[in-house]
Parts: sequence; structure tokens; C-alpha cells
Amino acid sequence: MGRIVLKWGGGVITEKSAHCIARREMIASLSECAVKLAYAGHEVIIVHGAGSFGHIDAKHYRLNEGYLGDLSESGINQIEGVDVVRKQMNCLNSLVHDHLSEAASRVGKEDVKELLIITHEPRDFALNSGADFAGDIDIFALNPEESEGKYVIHLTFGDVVNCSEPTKFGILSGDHLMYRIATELTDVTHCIFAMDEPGILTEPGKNGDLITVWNPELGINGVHNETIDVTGGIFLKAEIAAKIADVVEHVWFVYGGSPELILDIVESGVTTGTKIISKA
Ligand code: IP8
Repeated sequence: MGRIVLKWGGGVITEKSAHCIARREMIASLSECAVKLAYAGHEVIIVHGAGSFGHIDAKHYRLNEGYLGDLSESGINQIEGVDVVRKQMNCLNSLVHDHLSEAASRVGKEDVKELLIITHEPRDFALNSGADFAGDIDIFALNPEESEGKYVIHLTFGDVVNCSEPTKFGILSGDHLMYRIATELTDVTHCIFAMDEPGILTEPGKNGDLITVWNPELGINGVHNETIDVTGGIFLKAEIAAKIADVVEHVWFVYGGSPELILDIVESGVTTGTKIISKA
């Protein structure tokens, strides 16, 4: 069986506009789904977004702009901000890890193999932001001896990473991690983005209809809330997903509050959501 790469959007696992508030029930149900996939024999890689644990303060400290020199006149210490946001991401990641461990003991399995949950903090393996960051993606694939007798879930997240001088630091989006992981590892069968929308819509809000199959020629009629979001929102996600679809067969956007949609895709190849293809 192959690898399944899942993005848990920050808008699904946190209250996006309430500072550092997690949506624990969402994390719990997504965790159960990921553990079920791991117990079915898939190698699972989860990339989670930041939501209100990263974007609000990254915006405040202007971390997405890199090092801007002395900003003390405006009361901002960016070096302190790097630490603040990294701690928030650790906090969100621990919550995710705990829910996965809890689901691992709850979900039934047919053998005594244990589940290994391995966290990779981007600040430790990535340099620079954007899709071409420097970093070894092979850490997301264990050698057969290392995974022998175990189920494995790899876990990573959008983070504040170090950048070459003079930029010093920047925001590496979970979507760029998705791109590199999905296109550089072998045997990736599925790449599924769990979002706080049912997929790509014909227009934002309640009047939008679900687009069931999307390719870049259709464009996106969406909004990107730049006041709270320091990465690219739906536009970045769709652009990246289409590139991934060049090499991965099943690329989907689904509503993260219904993780059974993810299981549907893996079990039957279809569900309610948007299937992303690279060309019309
Ligand atoms: O939510 C952003 O990652 P994303 C990471 O996956 C931070 O775009 C720290 C804002």
C-alpha cells in the first residue's frame, strides 16, 4: 500500500479568528480517520496548518516579511515574535499528537503492532520559505527496518523557519510542505486537503456551488483574508494541488468536519468534494 498525505487546514483545526483556540472535536475526528488509514496499512503523513495559533501573531510581528531591522519604534521585536509563534505551533502540534495517541488506543486493530507517531518540526529540517525551500524530504519515509512491526504516522506543520541572510526567518506554509512531500516521495497514492469548506466553490459563501472536478483553467472565485492570513489561502492551495495532481492520482479538497469523506476517497475513489486534476 502507498502513502497518503493529508493536509489538516488551520481553519478546520482552530477557530481561525480567536487567538490560539483549537477545535478539539475536529482534531479528534480527523485523528481517528488518520489512525484508521494507518491501521489499514497505509503510510500516513499529516501536515497541519497554523490557523489562529500562527497567523495572527506572525502577522503582528510581520514574520512573513522576513527580518526588517530595528522595529522598536513600532513596539515590535521580530526575534521575540519568532519564538512566540514557534511556541504556539508546538502547542498546537502537541494537541494534534495527543489526539492521535488517544485515537491509536481507541481504534480497533487486528494485531499487536504499535503506532509510531513521528513529528518533524520544519524549523529543524527546512531552510527558507516557498516551494523550493532546502530540506531533506526523505525523513518522511522510514527504512523498512525502522518501520518493521509498526504502523507509522509522520506529522509536520506550517512553521517559522530560518532563512538565508539577510532575510533570517520566514513562514513556511504547510501547503508548500505538501507539495514537496507529495511530489518527492515515491508511492504517494492520495493527497487530500481537509478544509473548512466542502471544496472549491463557484463563489464564496452560501450561494457558492461545489465544483466537483477542478483544473487551473477554471480559475478561483474566492477571497483571501490577508488581514489574518500570512500565507496564500485557497489560491495557493489550488495552485499547489494542481501541480501535485501531475504526479499523484487522487488529489482532493474535502470538508474536514466530515472525515468519513477522506475514508470514502481511499476506499472507493469518490466522495463529495472537489477532485483536483492538473489539466482540462
Ligand atoms: O497555515 C502557516 O502555515 P499554513 C504557518 O499551512 C504559520 O499556511 C506559522 C503561520
